[in-house]
Amino acid sequence: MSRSGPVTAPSALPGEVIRRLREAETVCALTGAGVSAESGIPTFRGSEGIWAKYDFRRLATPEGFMSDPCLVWEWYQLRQVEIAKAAPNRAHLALAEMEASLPSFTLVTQNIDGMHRRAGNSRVVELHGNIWRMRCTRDGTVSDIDGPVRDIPPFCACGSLMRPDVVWFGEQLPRAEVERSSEAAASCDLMLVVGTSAVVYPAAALPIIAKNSGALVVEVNAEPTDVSTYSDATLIGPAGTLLPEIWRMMGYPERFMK
Ligand code: BV8
Repeated sequence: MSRSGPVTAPSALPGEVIRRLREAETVCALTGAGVSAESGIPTFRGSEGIWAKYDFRRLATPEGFMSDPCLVWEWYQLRQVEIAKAAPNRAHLALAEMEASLPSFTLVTQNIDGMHRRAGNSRVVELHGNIWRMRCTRDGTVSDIDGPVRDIPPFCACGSLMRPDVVWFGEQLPRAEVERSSEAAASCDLMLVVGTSAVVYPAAALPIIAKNSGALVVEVNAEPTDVSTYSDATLIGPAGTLLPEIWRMMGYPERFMK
């Protein structure tokens, strides 16, 4: 299939891409921080990104946590307060409609903000964990939390330090989630890659797995990324605008009326 350069509207996509979008039945979506940007939740990279302000070694590594658990918990508490004030945006809502309508839909996210579940998705593969869970550093017992932590740092009933239940740099991703996401990428006929800079592995390998397995790979991002060099289509613009447009291009709602 001829590859077009980045476009800003689905109507500008090549006919073959539009045809395959309309026929897609087994869909996998990979999301990153950009899908939550229009909800007011900061992304990581770029001039206004989190990593431009904070040192990831001190805040998002096990070594950083062990050297200053209070600093790390203050950072996660700050993010919990921001996320609690945010609401799902039109990109999140379009992905929830896809789960409700498509024969097979798997949502894989790198985000820890829990926004996909708040938007209505229930089958979410959280590769990097969830900011609304914490776990005991001694035995791994996980606790759900329904709001920003009050005591910093929190301790387990057993007396051990609690940590955020997220995956930091240098830590293995949870095996079950890696397997589910790889299987979904290898078996889908459409992979949507939404709002990720695709620099963090192994998540960034998923669109390549999908591409090599014959899926149509469609990227939505505010700017080109490494995925743009091999995607079948890259749409440049806000996910909150483009994802609902792509969903309509896929035939929603008429195609899915019971
Ligand atoms: C691991 C903590 C084994 C949770 C995060 C090769 C293979 C395997 C591993 C590595 C490798 N090379 C290096 C590694 C190690 C490392 C890695 O990938 N480093 C990178 C930086 C080179 N990977 C790991 O350590 C992983 N573990 O592989 O274990 C191992 C270990 C060591 C060595 C080898 C193997 C663990 C990775 C998880 C790290 N945890 N965060 C938290 O607090 O959130 S990563 C952090 O980046 C976030 O979790 C985030 O999910 C992730 C990815 O970022 P994005 O989501 O893409 O966000 P970003 O800001 O970058 O981009 C946003 C995009 O949105 C931009 O493109 C922007 O243009 C776009 N956008 C903005 N607004 C909009 C928009 N798009 C659309 N609409 C908009 N409105």
